[in-house]
Amino acid sequence: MSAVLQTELAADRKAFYDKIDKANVTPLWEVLHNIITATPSTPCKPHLWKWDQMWPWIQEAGRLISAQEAERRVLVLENPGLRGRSSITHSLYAGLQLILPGEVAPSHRHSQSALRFILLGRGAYTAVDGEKVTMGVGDFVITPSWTFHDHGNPSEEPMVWMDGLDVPLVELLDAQFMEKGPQEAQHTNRTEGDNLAQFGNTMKPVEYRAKSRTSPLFWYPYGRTREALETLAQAHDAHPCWGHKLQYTNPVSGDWAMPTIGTFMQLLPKGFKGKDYRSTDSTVYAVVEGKGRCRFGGETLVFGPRDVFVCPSWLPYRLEADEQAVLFSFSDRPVQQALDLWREAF
Ligand code: 1HN
Repeated sequence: MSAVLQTELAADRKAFYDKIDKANVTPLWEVLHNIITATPSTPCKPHLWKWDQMWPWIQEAGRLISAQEAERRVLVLENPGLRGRSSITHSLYAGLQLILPGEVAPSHRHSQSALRFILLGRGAYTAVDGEKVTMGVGDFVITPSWTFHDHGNPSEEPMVWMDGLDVPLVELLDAQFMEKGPQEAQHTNRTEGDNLAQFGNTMKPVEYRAKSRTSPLFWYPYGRTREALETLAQAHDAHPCWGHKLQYTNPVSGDWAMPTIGTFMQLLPKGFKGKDYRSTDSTVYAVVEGKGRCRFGGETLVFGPRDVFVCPSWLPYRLEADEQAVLFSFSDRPVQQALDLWREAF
């Protein structure tokens, strides 16, 4: 085609695009390769939030606003590739929540499912649908979708936990509802320990009928998880990529503990040098014990206790531990698997 004809065609195309644009219509061929990429092209970036940097800011937030006034006193961990969107990955939210001695975070409920992973303190509680659990470091606690929940700290020490929620995912689906509770703190009408007694011993009450996909067990204390990993590490070889890794399950269905968020705990033996791993579920890690590194090609994140870091979809990374390390993690893997989308490679 001559240069003149080519210029004419380009002008005709432009005029056509402008015309249809006014009616909210656009040509696919101009965007096809941006929306359908050969491999995941996530805005999520690898990032590490160091506890040593976060802790003074968490304490400062504690002086500036009460849990009551804030409703939830949380510093949101925003992925550097997703600023302004309250997201740590494209689909998930994470934040660090502080509750000081004597404080109460008032009761509310929402469609979003939440997890708490305790980083500091012992003795604060969360109440879920009328049942309290008292939490300590390393415990994993679930607030199922649409259950009333409030938190309180009758202990003498501050408590900090990582919140993980499916906020961006539920927002994408436009399926969110929220309401405040009828009282600040729920009347707790069940005996503490009831939940673990009912569902935490590979048994269930004979009359139990599942009402949702979320695990009826909502408190997974660290002692049991830690002991399981320690025993596994003695009995088995470490996997070359992830060491010894367990996923939390719904003890009744055997499925994930939460329908939208997959949760894991893993042990990396001292001196562990993991092989490259990648998966389509961008993953948030919180360090419970030990020191090590997460390497992405050229970039290295050096982690220690209470640090949080994020590994984006499909970017290869490897984990290393100088001392025996224990890592909690969460991702949207259950959603991807339910939709036949999840992939991993190593
Ligand atoms: C929430 O309800 C809590 O209950 C924490 O502690 C963080 C972030 C977004 C939306 C709801 C909580 C939250 C949240």
